[in-house]
Amino acid sequence: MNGVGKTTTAAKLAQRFRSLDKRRPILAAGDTFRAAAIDQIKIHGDRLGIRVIAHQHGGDPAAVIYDAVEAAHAGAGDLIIADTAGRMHTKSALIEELKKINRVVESRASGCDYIKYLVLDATTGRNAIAQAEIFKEAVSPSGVILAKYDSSARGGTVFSLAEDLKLPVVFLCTGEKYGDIVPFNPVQYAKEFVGLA
Ligand SMILES: Nc1nc2c(ncn2[C@@H]2O[C@H](COP(=O)(O)OP(=O)(O)OP(=O)(O)O)[C@@H](O)[C@H]2O)c(=O)[nH]1
Ligand SMILES: [Mg+2]
Repeated sequence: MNGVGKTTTAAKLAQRFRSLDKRRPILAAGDTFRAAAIDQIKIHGDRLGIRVIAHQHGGDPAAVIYDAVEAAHAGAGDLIIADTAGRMHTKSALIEELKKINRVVESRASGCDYIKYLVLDATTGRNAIAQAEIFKEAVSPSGVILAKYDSSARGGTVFSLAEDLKLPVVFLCTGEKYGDIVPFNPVQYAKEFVGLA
């Protein structure tokens, strides 16, 4: 959904995989709907020195991601991190677009590891769970990244995601800087939750 932190998280992941795992990431500007979205991800790419594959505003996001796959096959990188839109004309249009992107990537990137993360705003509680239910049904994400964790109260979101939806939280985002992303540590989270940290 819009404003949860997807684009920032995409940039953080690119920077993290490059510095820790020595990967060569490419960012794909898959939000072609919002007018400023392409510039926003290009700015992240410029700041980080990471290549961004983008088409024009209004273009087909699946085609952008497909081009990024081609660029990687041609040697420009070995990891594609694709941003997606958070808002379209209607919510169902957004879901249909994600399903289409998913179908295209599944068919064109066979043989590659393909991981789908759902970025949720940690400050939104039950609303985040409701969103997760919809996105799980549509594209079965592999895991969740909780953004804005720095601004949230330690809630039961993580438990509901795991128990009710079988969606593991994989990363927490803890601020606006590129380094503000950490792997989720369930033991530490549980300790903090019950006040034993
Ligand atoms: N405090 C805090 N702010 C964050 C975090 N992640 C993102 N933000 C801020 O949240 C705002 C929205 O972030 P974006 O990355 O643009 O969110 P988005 O989901 O891509 O938004 P749309 O593309 O409009 O749907 C920005 O001002 C970010 O700096 C975080 O972990 N903590
Ligand atoms: Mg965005």
